[in-house]
Amino acid sequence: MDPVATRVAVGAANRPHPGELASGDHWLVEDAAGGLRVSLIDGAGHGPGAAFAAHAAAAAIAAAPTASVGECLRHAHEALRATRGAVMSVASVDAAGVSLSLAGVGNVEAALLNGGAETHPVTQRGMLGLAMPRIRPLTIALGDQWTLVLYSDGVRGRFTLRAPEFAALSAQELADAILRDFARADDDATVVVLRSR
Ligand SMILES: [Mn+2]
Repeated sequence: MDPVATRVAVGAANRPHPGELASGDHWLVEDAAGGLRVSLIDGAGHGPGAAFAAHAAAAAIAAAPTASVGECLRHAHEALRATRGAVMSVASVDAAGVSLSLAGVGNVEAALLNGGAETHPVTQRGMLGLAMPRIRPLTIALGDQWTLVLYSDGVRGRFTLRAPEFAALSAQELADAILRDFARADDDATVVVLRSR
């Protein structure tokens, strides 16, 4: 079987809070069990303390390459107990590129365009490290053409993936375009895109 990277393109764009050097958002793109796992973490607030928390969560996830999306959230929760906390969403695409698993705690949002239909899968309320809700991962069958966008709350969710100007963009171009047009001036802003090739 061809590696999933031949079927799925990844793009990411980030801009720290304009008054900070360090981003309190952090993202990971990993090869996980032959598939692809993408995590977007938003450390509470912004600045160095937020960056410290986000990196602690990222390290915990990276140390668990076979963990499911739900297990990733639990690992992150444990790692974040000694920090100010973070919110996070995790998505994984299986090795065949036909199934998406998605889970999140807090307001790292997701937008999915799949077979022409746009949805915004909901995450559970909570704050990893502080308040861990019951995790309910979603499993979604992917069509031939699909786009998943994860974005932190430094990005306004007023875009639609059905916009004609987005259709021809690569994953990286789409991440750059959403960040450019929808980032808020008062927070770290991050967009991660997975798109079928
Ligand atoms: Mn934020």
